[in-house]
Amino acid sequence: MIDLYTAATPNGHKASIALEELGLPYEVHALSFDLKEQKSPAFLRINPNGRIPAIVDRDNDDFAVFESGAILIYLAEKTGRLLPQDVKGRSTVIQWLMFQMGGVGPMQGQANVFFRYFPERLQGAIDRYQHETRRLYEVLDTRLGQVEYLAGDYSIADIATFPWVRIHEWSGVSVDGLDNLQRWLAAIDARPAVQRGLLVPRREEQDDEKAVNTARSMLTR
Ligand SMILES: N[C@@H](CCC(=O)N[C@@H](CS)C(=O)NCC(=O)O)C(=O)O
Repeated sequence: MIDLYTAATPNGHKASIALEELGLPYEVHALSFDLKEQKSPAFLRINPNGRIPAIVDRDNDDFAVFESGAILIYLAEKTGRLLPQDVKGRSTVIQWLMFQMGGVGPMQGQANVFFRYFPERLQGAIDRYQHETRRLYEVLDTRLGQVEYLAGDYSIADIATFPWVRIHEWSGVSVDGLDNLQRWLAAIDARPAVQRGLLVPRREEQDDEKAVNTARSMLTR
């Protein structure tokens, strides 16, 4: 059994989609950002960065993994799926995974911050992050004109990238004219495991009462 510490965000969905695709049993612990549960001392022992997602593998001496890309690699290696074992195939997946972790995620994340949440409207910052995200999407689109999925076959690189690209409208970034990217988005969206992963955490797991109970149980660990 795997404990999944998560919230309804793109990085959280990477982990729940992978767990669903791989058919691994897991228990959801929905953390409340309002209650700052991700900064609690108990959770910081699991993820020193105080962010979601994180997992604890109860079947492997309670081994804890943080950083969504590292979680995807751990789960793929645990099951021998979604990450090829030959050197070149494995490197190709990791290249596109790193492209997401170091590029799409941080740039689109900052686009969200400045477009949606930042108290001042800093147009220069909004433009910078939205344009950079669109540029990265164009790189993805060119790649997806050559191959069906980012690394050829469906892999953890697609699972890392999909939850971000699917919320492009929220980030104020257009996918107009990116036909290959749109084809890829629709194909991944149609996967039943992806649909199940996107429903994690369930609404009732996110309410405050449940969040308080989660915080209490973590404090007693
Ligand atoms: N590089 C990290 C980023 C994780 C991250 O930024 N998580 C966000 C949600 S998508 C979070 O926990 N935010 C709450 C906070 O920053 O306190 C990863 O990929 O796991």
